[in-house]
Amino acid sequence: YIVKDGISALQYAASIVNRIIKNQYIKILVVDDSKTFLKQAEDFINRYKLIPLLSTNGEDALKTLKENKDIKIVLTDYLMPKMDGIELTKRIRSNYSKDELSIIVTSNASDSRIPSKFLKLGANDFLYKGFSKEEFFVRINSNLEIIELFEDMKNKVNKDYMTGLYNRRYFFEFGKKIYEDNKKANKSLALSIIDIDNFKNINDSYGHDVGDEAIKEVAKILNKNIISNSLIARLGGEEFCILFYNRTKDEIEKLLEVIRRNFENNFIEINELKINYTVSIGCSFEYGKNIDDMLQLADKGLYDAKKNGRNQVRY
Ligand code: GH3
Ligand code: MG
Ligand code: MG
Ligand code: MG
Repeated sequence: YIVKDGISALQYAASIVNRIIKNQYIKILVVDDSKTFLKQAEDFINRYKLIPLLSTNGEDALKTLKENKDIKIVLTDYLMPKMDGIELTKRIRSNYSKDELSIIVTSNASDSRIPSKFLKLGANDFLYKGFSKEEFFVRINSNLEIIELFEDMKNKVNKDYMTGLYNRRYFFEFGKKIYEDNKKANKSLALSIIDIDNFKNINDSYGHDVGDEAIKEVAKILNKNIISNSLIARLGGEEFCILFYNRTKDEIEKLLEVIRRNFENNFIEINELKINYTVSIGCSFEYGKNIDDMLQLADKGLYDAKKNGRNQVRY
């Protein structure tokens, strides 16, 4: 690559490295009944440091899609025995929207109505077979960029800017689904609220910026200790919420105690200050009528914890 000066050369190199690092997790599914085409596509995809997955028919492709979460692009042929590209596109679009998965159709069909037919059914792009390596890369890249833009936008809408945790809106939207699925299957659910004790004092004594850092620290500790089967969110201010699903009561009780103790025993360094603060936690294992109900039950526990001297977990 020819770049004018040192700094832009470095920036350019960094952007390529970034793309390569990102690509290592991006899967592209290629569906074609021609083994020769699959081999060629596999080779192109490997060169671009993406992960190729190959299917020789539609049924198998749908199965592969179900089993692999991080497929971002499906590259499908038009004419295939049993299920053609049209049917496959329809089936994919009934489950995956354009903001999570891109469909690129590849064909040498001479009928000029075919590309528009595919695009109307929800395909994103159409590539005539015999494409060059460069055209292939450019199309893949522009489709990935669109998906990344969507992901970026979704992150901005669903996450709390300060902590990177999910926000209140997302918590109730996605939490409702988790709640309903787990209640229906009679699987365990627990909801806990974590609230910093006497947080006003931190703000009043050290300023709002230090208060913000204390809030970020909670997010860090929650992320560090709670890894699976949970939805963690910042509900607002210095209040956090965790929905645990399919985990035992015992496990959750231990986990909440670890979190509580983490604050009790640690001095947190913020702007050369060493401050110590505690948290109170309320938790409910009852389903209640709905997720709001569950939150109220957990809030009762929190109220008890505050009333009884703070720095404790109440159920
Ligand atoms: P308690 O132990 O009963 O929970 O008392 P507390 O002082 O922690 O709780 P209270 O609800 O009285 O005060 C919460 C304060 O949090 C009030 C508000 O100004 C502050 N706050 C809310 N959001 C933010 C924020 O994003 N950053 C900072 N620094 N402060 C915030
Ligand atoms: Mg074919
Ligand atoms: Mg508080
Ligand atoms: Mg509060």
